[in-house]
Amino acid sequence: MSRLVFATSNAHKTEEVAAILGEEWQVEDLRAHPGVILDEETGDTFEANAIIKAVSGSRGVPGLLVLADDSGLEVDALDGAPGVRSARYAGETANAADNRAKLKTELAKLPQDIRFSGRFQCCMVLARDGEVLHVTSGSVEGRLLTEEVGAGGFGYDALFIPNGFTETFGVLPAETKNQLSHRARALAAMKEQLASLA
Ligand code: ITT
Repeated sequence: MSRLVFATSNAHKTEEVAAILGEEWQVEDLRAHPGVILDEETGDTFEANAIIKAVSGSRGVPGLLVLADDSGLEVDALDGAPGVRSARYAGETANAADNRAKLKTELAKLPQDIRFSGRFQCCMVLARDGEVLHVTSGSVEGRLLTEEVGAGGFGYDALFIPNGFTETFGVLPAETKNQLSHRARALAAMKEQLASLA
């Protein structure tokens, strides 16, 4: 089993990454490394913020491989919002329920006959000792509902139906989400690099 430090405070992300990588990897997030403080996410892009998290995280755990994920939801009718601000859409101290409420409010202002197309985006960065080793990205296209359906997943999952399906990520089994999500795709693109460093 190889160790991988996942530089996140979002336990839902960790659960997904651990499930996708499988038993060959021991995935430890910041709960196991409470002394590691990540730099502020000041970037304008998912990639810039993922680099900030991976590089600053890796400086706190010398010699270990560190992965970071910056992700979010883009809604075409909202010019790509919430985008890189997905975690803070309703304000700096907003939680996921606040952010979903804000998204529903914004969607309700739009003409209801348009199809709310959008996508989840994820950028993953692998780093060690402050140095970026590899960068990948993944996305999943879908459409947004104006009411939440399902209690599974996290963040905006209950509002998002991936293309090719009729249920939201809040209803679909975790196994299904983990086969086609933005995170799964970014991680799939990272797998060869990870295997070579394991
Ligand atoms: P870390 O920075 O500690 O990793 P975070 O949750 O703040 O955790 P981000 O800055 O990358 O992570 O923000 C991502 C936000 O985008 C997240 O809080 C959700 O609101 C949303 N999001 C990302 N991936 C998602 C997914 O798979 N399902 C639902 N919402 C997601």
